[in-house]
Amino acid sequence: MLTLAIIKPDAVAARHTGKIIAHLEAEGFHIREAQMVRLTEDRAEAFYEVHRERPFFRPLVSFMTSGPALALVLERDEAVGHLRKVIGATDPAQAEVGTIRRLYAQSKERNAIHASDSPENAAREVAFFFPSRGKR
Ligand code: 3AN
Repeated sequence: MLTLAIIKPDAVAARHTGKIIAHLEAEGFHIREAQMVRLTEDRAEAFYEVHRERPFFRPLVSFMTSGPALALVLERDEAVGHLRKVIGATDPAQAEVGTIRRLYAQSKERNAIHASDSPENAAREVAFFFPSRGKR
């Protein structure tokens, strides 16, 4: 099973990319695709379309376009559910000890990593960044 992760601009800027990838591999994920991306405003808005009416939408788009990020397609059994567990809660202060967000995130918004939250969204998000992989 595949899922999508994005190492967000805060974690890339802080040079936490390598440690986060090592953490993911230690959790049994295989990296199937990887690409540094600089999201445009249009692309970030499309990616977070479901959050358009939320109060944090504009700041979220602004943060996600603020610098390079790393898009990853990860494979493992129970990939979607396991990755959600490994990243921890949206708010790093609420995230369990040892999770990626608890280790590397600064706030609810600057929270180091994105992970697809359902198999349906994983398929959509993999195709969003890696169209050829999505259609396979
Ligand atoms: P998650 O990333 O844990 O799935 P979502 O899908 O609810 O969380 O929210 C998407 C992104 O929106 C989060 N990763 C975070 O960057 C941002 N976000 C969510 N809730 C808030 C909030 N209350 N304040 C600021 N940013 C938020």
